Amino acid sequence: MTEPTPPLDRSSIASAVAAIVAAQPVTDLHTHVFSPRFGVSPEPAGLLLWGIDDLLTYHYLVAEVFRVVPQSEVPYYRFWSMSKAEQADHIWKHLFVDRTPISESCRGVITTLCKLGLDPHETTLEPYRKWFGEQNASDFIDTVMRIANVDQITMTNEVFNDHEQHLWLHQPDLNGDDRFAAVLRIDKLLIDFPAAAKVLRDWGYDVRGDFSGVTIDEVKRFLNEWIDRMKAVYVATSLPPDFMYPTVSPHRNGADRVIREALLPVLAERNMPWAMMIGVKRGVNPALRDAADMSGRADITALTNLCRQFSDNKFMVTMLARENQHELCVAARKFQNLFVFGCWWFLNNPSLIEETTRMRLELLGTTFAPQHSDARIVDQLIYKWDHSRKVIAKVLADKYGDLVDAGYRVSEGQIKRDVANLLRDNYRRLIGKLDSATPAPVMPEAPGGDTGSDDETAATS
Ligand code: HDL
Ligand code: ZN
Repeated sequence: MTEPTPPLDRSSIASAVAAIVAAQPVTDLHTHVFSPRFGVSPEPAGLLLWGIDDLLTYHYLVAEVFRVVPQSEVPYYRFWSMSKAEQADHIWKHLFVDRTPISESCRGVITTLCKLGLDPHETTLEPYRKWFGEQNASDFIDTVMRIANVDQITMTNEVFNDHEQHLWLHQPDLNGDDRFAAVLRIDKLLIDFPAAAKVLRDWGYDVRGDFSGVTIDEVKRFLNEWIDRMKAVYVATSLPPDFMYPTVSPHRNGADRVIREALLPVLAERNMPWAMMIGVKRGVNPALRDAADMSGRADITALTNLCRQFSDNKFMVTMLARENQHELCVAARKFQNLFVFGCWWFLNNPSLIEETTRMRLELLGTTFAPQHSDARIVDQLIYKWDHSRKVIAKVLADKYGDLVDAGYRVSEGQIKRDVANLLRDNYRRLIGKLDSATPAPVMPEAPGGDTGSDDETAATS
């Protein structure tokens, strides 16, 4: 138990919270960043994306550049026929030179460049290309994690992606980089079981689309073998807005049986959460490729049915529609096996992070994970966490202020404990990786050089 620290007065809460949130290492629980062992961009098929050309060709920015450059000038096919460098030049010119980079994705690039010590006002990308050309990818990951104060990057490992599946079967020690944790992502198994069954059969699992024979046992064998191969910390799926459990329409009963008879029994046995990312409508504008998807309101009934029926399982859930956020909080009040996380994708903007985090603190206390980065390019950890920390700190300061106004004394030690839970330990506890050596936050230098109170972070809430 840490020594109690003196209570804070109302006027110093905001600065104390900001410093504590900035100093707290984050375990980033969902990203699309890969360790260098998966190949390094611009190597062909290098999955680790980094540097200015990857940063600027992020699909969020691709969607935004198509809003400012008319089809008559640059049709989709013309953009996609450009090289990555030409696409990046195009995006830099239209979104950062000819217009003000005021959107969240544009501002993110500015934040990242500045925190790397680069001037964001260049009119061409050559100075940035030169600087990145002088960096080493693996050392750059260390630099980014230090600046972003991220202690581990959780990957998304899509087992039904041919290239990635091949890597896992042939590249030794793929998960040997401790800066990264692997996640088994299995969308196809639930979205299109007959198609998944064919793939699994090719891989040597005796799985039939009609569930005949030993299909269920073989799906369980597939899940166990791949969780072990990846040393996965959880299993994840994204799901469409119309996801329902149990389903009424026969064409979807594949998902029901996989969930009920294979996935949840395997996860319960391992005490491992199922991460459900609900509400994505894939491919609404296919011409945008990775940027083609959008959000849709889902029916929370599916989730409450699952939490109630499978009380031994842990459900780690984020939803994509703003309209689903309040009922997701209410559902989490009903089921202690429902863990809410992140402001996902189109919610990862300051205005919606603020609204959502405030609602979650008011309804769930500190029993959730307010954010993940969803970064695809490792550099993005810098801005996604800088921007999110500022909003989370602002909301937390308001709530601690409300508590002090109600007559309660709040100490730095309590705030450190709460922030450690929110940004790291709630998630690590959920996946059974709450190491005892929870690193104490590195407090930024206070004016006059002292580093503020030296009490350890209380790791448990
Ligand atoms: O399905 C997902 O995990 C989403 O996060 C998609 O990857 C999406 O394209 C994305 O990158 N969102 O931030
Ligand atoms: Zn994602």
